[in-house]
Amino acid sequence: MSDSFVLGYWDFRGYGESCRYMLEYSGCAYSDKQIERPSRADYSPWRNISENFGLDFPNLPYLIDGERRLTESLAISKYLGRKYGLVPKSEDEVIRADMLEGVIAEIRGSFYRIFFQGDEKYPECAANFKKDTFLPKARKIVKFMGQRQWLVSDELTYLDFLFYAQLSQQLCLFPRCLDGLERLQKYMSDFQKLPRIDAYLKSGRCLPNFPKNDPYIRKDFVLENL
Ligand SMILES: N[C@@H](CCC(=O)N[C@@H](CS)C(=O)NCC(=O)O)C(=O)O
Repeated sequence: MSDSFVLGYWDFRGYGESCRYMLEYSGCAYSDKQIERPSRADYSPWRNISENFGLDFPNLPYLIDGERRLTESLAISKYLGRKYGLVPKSEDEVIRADMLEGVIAEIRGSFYRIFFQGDEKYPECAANFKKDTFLPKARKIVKFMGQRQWLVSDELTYLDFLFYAQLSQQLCLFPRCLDGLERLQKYMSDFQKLPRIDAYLKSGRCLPNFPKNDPYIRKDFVLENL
């Protein structure tokens, strides 16, 4: 397989950002194809071309690695994880990783569902997300981490890229969502200090906190006290 990947995703962070972090962390050559999203409901720039890539299940993100063509963000994360040693090693670590994958996917799914209830319900849905989903699960994740440096063990795995991407999106909108969760604040800053991640975050390649076309992470959606 080639060492030059193509990642396709919208021109915002969403489900693509954790894959971008993994590609950056691994130091491989890749091209980040960002597809313009003209408005929240207009998928046409992607839908018009989605059948052109030989994808079995056309969707965004997609990853092309030579003859290998993948969609599904978790499948892409695990593929890159296997390729670059970012996977759990022992059976116990695999079990931890599998459980965390479900928990993080649930947080991520609930987070994005906030935006589909109508803008007038947004503040209430956001507050419910934090109270009923995020905080209970985040507290359990902290307990589950124990003294480990990362989620699964003292070594990074694909779960850390997924979780960091999720937390950083939440923090844009709910700047206080990690108040009282000092362990996760440290976790975030440890991740940001990884040399290749640090370089990426400071590079012109990294998307800003509020990308122009992001239908979800918008300045008018910021809830300063959440
Ligand atoms: N289960 C899929 C969901 C992918 C998905 O919902 N992609 C959204 C952006 S996050 C999209 O716009 N897909 C393009 C489409 O629906 O045609 C995954 O985890 O990758």
